[in-house]
Amino acid sequence: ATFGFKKYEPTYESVYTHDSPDWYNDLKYGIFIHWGPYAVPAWGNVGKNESYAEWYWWSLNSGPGDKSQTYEYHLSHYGPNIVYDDFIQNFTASAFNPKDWVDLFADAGANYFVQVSKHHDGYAIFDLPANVSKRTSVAQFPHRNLLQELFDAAETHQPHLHKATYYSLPEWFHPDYRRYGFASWPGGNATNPFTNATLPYAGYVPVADYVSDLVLPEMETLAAMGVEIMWCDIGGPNRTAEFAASWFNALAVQNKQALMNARCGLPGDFDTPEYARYAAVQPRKWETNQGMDPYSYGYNAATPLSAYMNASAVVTSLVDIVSKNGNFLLDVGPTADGTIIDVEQKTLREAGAWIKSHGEAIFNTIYWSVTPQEGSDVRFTTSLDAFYILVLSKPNATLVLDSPVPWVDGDEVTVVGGAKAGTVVPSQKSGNGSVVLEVSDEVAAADEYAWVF
Ligand code: FUL
Repeated sequence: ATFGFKKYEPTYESVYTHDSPDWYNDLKYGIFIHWGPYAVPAWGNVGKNESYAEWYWWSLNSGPGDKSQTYEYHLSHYGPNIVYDDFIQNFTASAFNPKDWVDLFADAGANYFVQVSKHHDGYAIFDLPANVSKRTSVAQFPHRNLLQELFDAAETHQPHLHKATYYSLPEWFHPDYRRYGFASWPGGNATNPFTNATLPYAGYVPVADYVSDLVLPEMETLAAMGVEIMWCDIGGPNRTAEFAASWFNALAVQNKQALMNARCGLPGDFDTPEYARYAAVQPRKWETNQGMDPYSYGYNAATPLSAYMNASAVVTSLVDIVSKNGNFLLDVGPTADGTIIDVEQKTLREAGAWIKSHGEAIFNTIYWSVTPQEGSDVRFTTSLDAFYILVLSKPNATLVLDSPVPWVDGDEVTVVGGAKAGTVVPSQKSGNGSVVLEVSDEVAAADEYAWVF
């Protein structure tokens, strides 16, 4: 049945009224996946500049004047005659097992995933009509609809995972993008920085209008595939109101409440701080996105394994973010054959065990309106029938809550999750009005990463 849902009009006035749905606000934790031909060179400078491995094309081709580090790396590893598009034939996906991926996401405790469907290199991992683009994983190597395979695995998965896609509105080199894009993006004029030969653009299909003939049909295809979150990147003059309205309406017909991030060219339903988060509670919905790799979303083989986030960092980030009305979108960068590297798998599962055993304090909660004092390790969330105190470091025997909390005489404080779950923790109000918990050594020793009451 299609009755009963609000129909959006293709105007800014109409789409501005859209809001992030409860399911998204409640589910808090998603896995981001950056996987495309950039996983073949899998290289980014380890450090602040040129560090995003998924930017290999750009770092290689945009700065020949400066002789970027990617340029030097490419020259010494591949020589002057290998160009980015040559990597496509090595994007094998030969070990890609979508069921293993979704099992991992579920073990991680995540409730949704955001797969990069097309990054700035313009290579889409889903199928498109031949008159739209042949720069896809179906028309090109490895000749598979990788996104559909992942979605099929998610569709039958228990517990349920919501399906979402990252989608780059611009393409670095699409010859028809330039007039929509930033002047600094190469659009059409890109040449091999070593030989000056014009770069190939595998699968390019000329279109009369980049938005009408490429972006809108791609959006339609993704909507038909049931993508619930359109996680755009680099919105600009994209006629966003048009695709947003048809997006929300198309998904509503599938009985899904879809949403869009703030990078589609609209304020959108949530903000997307990148490798960053807010210090205080934000009433507007937001979602931190970052790699488990400290500098890259795409797999960067140059990153030492010891630099990846560990389970403690994942858990404490999630708790901190959720306590301020955020969601956490944590990125993995699979290798070219579709392997999610061991260090990421192990950490996701370790953090996942903790997240699941403390899930009542995370999922389906809302933020408490008070941001704890700066430097405090205490965070709060609330649900319909409980108030949660989450502590980001091992608590002292006397835990003083500096911020006002809704504790009244007779309230019982108990341990949530871990080996001592359910243990009563003596609590009282001190002379100056702070609530004080007495945390025994056994209670403090019974958990790790974060302590929840
Ligand atoms: C950015 C992109 O340029 C990065 O490569 C990455 O995809 C990040 C999530 O968004 O704007």
